[in-house]
Amino acid sequence: MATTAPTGSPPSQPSLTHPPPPRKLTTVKALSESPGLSSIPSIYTFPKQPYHEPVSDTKEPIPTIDFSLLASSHPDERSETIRELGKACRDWGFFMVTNHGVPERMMKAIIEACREFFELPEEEKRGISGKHVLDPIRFGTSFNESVDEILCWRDYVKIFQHPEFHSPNKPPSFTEIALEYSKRVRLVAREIIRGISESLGLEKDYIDETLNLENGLQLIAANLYPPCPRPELAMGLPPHSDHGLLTLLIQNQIGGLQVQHKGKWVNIDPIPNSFLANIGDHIEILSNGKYKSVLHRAVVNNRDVRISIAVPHGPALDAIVSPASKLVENLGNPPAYGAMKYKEYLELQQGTMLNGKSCLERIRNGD
Ligand SMILES: O=C(O)CCC(=O)C(=O)O
Repeated sequence: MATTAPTGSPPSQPSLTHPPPPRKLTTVKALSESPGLSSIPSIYTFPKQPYHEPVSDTKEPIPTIDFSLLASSHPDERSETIRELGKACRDWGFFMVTNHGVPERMMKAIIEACREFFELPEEEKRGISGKHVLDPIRFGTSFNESVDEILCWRDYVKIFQHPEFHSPNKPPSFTEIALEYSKRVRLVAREIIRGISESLGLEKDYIDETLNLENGLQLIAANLYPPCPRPELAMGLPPHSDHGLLTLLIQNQIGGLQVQHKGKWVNIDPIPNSFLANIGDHIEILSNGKYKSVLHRAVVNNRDVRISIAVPHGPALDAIVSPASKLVENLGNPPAYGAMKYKEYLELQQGTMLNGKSCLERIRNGD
């Protein structure tokens, strides 16, 4: 019950030789619907209680990039926006993207389609899910059911959109909506990545061409966070940075995302009809640490269902990512990170427990 419409070369096969044994857990959707639920199983209790950590009341607004100016044919508008984009990447690693041209109805439609997908019977959702982290459709709960010692209050579905398009066949509208949405979002992401390339002093198409973004990986990662009776104990997703280059995220109107900024957790309330963008570990590697991927986390609440849809954009799976030689030479800096194939990085990050930036740390060169 899954659709494949090839649009390029298929993702390569997994290379982990000993994947951990599959473990099937109750979803948090099912758990939250248990009659009279007033507490949570201890396996959902995170030791550091997230609500006890300071959340900044900073009035410093998250940067906003007007996409129409980035794509402008007017050179002054474009270069000013690229300067702002560089500053946003340096200072925050996160920014809002407005005037991006993706119709609001499409953004609402993909959220509705994902909501309907999560409403399907458990066996159907489990039935289309692959078991390996690089399988093109994966449904599950927590982050990685096979290895997580503490479970996240989150169900998810991850669906590869590019270079090969995949989709569940249910709900019936999913394929058409996802195909259109992912195509439009990919155009926005590639233009922003061109801007990031220029903001680093590289050729506009340097990242696009070096990392073969024509065949770059794009996926829809939809997150469902049902109401949790003890939100102060649980965590939707613990602090982590994203793999890949650039993630574009939307959500239903319910907040929950927090970003680490200047050592504090900051609540992010997206501007309606905009994307929340963040740079991933592979921009940090390529920029030789000039731009840093930033820790973020999802907290949960006891009232509303929250749905977020993250669309990460990465290099082609077989691209080897290393610091751009021009940046390394120009700054007289040694490469701060070792080279690694994107596919191997992805397997490493998705196959282990989510733990801050521990995956990136593994390829950081010693001081
Ligand atoms: O739900 C959110 O707002 C954050 C999602 C996220 O960080 C992720 O999917 O990696």
